[in-house]
Amino acid sequence: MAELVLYNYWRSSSSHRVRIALALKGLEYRYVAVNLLADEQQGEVHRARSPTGYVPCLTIDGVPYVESVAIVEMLEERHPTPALLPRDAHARARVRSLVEIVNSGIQPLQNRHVLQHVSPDPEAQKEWLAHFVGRGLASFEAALALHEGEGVAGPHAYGASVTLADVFLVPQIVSAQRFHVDLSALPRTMRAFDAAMQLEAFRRAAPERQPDAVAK
Ligand SMILES: N[C@@H](CCC(=O)N[C@@H](CS)C(=O)NCC(=O)O)C(=O)O
Repeated sequence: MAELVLYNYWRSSSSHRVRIALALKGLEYRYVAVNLLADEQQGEVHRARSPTGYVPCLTIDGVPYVESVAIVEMLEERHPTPALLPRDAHARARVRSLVEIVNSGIQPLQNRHVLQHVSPDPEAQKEWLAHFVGRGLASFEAALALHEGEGVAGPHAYGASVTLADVFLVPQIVSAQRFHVDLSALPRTMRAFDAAMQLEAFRRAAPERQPDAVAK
């Protein structure tokens, strides 16, 4: 049995994705907190395992892997059941497009060091977040409407089963709620979020359930 260690932070949405995928796959792992507020991700110890100086980093028998898309795709390849990607190429591309709307279209713009560079003023940061997170989630909603037109019903983000689209969506909505982004015009997206949150794997991976969570 391989030894899995997840270096992560409770409130990091990219870490949250990997925790969900590990929980869905039923994989046990050791949780190691990297405190982003103390900039531990930039320290020598973490950089030795993570060339980007970001979390998450998953080590498997001591070999480090970074970038949440690469990590969850590797988990999918090593542990194909339950499948988090559909079988046919069209549906896979659809799921991966939802993943990328979050992964490259939204999350990088809400990263802590980006916000600090935008402005030290919390109100200006809030305005930036509302704009870019709102814009990205509107694209996600439009993609779900397109898929619905192709005959793909819910309740999950792409069809009746959980996919990587849900693994990426849920942490993004949790962040958006924390940033007070208006989610009222996203009926399909929020239906998928609610459906995922019925499942124990998603509940267990939630930020507030992690050992380094700080009471709000
Ligand atoms: N594309 C990367 C993004 C990783 C990332 O942005 N991590 C954030 C937390 S969600 C981080 O470590 N931020 C620390 C910083 O901004 O210094 C992934 O998907 O793993």
